[in-house]
Formats: sequence, C-alpha cells, structure tokens
Amino acid sequence: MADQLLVEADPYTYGFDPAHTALLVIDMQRDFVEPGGFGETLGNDVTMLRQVIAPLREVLTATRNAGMTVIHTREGHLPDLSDCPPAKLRRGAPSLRIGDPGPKGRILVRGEYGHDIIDELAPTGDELVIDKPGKGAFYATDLDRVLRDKDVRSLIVTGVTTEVCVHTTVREANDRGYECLVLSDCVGSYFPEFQRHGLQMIAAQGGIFGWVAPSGHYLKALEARS
Ligand code: TIU
Repeated sequence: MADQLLVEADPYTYGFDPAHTALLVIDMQRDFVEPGGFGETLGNDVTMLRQVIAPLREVLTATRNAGMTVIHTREGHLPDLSDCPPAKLRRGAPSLRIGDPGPKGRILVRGEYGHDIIDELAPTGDELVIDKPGKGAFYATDLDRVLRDKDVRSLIVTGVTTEVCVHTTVREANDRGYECLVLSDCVGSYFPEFQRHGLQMIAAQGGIFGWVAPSGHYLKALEARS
C-alpha cells in the first residue's frame, strides 16, 4: 500500500495509513492529572501522570500537522449521576465520592472544571471530544460509529491511565477490529509496575491486543513521509 507508514514497534513493525488512522487521547483531564480531582481522591500521587504531557503535546502537534483525525475522551457523569452505576459510586473508600464537591468542582461530573481536559492538551478546531461513563471509550458512546463513518481502521493510543482506561479501550478496540499502536511515553499510570506490565501485556503473544512503541518512533514515521 502506497500510503502505509511504518513504525518500529513491539512485537513487530506497525503499519498505518494516516488517512485511515485516528489519534486517541484518553482522559487527559484535570480530574486525573491535577491535585484535588478523582485520581487523588482514590489515594494516588497524580504527579506520576504529568510526565506524559510533554511528549503527548509533540505527538498532538505532529498528528495535527499531518492532517490526521484526533479524538479526545473524557471519563465522567451527568450532573444527576443517572449514568453512574451505583456500584461505581460506592466502590472503595475514596476521600471524596463521584459527584461530591471538590476544589475543582464536583468530582468526575461533566461540565465541571476538574472534568475538563488540561490546558496543555486542549482540543482545537473540530476535534471530537467523546464523553464516556465507563473506563472503555467504546462503552455507551458513539466512538465506534464515528470511526466507521470516517473509515478509520487504526488507532494511535495515548492518555491515562495505562492499565485502566487505556487498556480497557485498547481491548474494546481490538475486539472490534481496530489495529492499535500504544505510545509508551504518552500513556501513564500511578503505578510504575502497572505501566511496565500493562505495556507488556499489549504486545505479548505476538501483539495480542496491539503494538507498543515510544512516541519518537511514531514521529519518525510521520517525518519520513513529509
Ligand atoms: N483510577 C485510574 O487509574 N483510572 C481511572 O479511574 N480512569 C482512567 O484511567 N481514565
């Protein structure tokens, strides 16, 4: 295929056609990467996730310059919490529960300051933002229909957290026939061991869920084309 770009990846070279590929930026919300949000209420050190911001900015810029589709997601719930399963609301012993007022607004509620995407990675132009009530970006959203309408078959996957929303989304995408490349320095976890093992699980067994590569390899493929 003439337009196939090649990325050196684990477990083997990943090929994608930019015209049929979307960059997915998963849940880069204040609620996960800034103090006072959902991630912190669960007991996590949110500074762990901030290292993905700089490489992800570069990837966003290069992807936009290549004219490719960019789609952002946000995890969160309606103000009346009617789309939040009671089991999710009750789970664990967070310092604040979903819907409680926090320093950046109600925790994980749509429309609140804390629920929105961080300024550094704010969507631009006509980039789609998919609001999702679950961890996976396909569950209870229009994402699959949107991708099929755009004839997208491959996904470059970034965002947080590696073993939760990124993994769930990659698994959902893989079962639907999409080929996923996860950029290892553009996904982040609160747990270094989950980051490592989460990435290994994607590429193991001949790429059971997809491919993994550092963002530099993806950027190199885009540069080679231009
Ligand atoms: N807690 C955690 O690691 N993640 C989430 O709850 N959501 C996402 O990963 N976005």
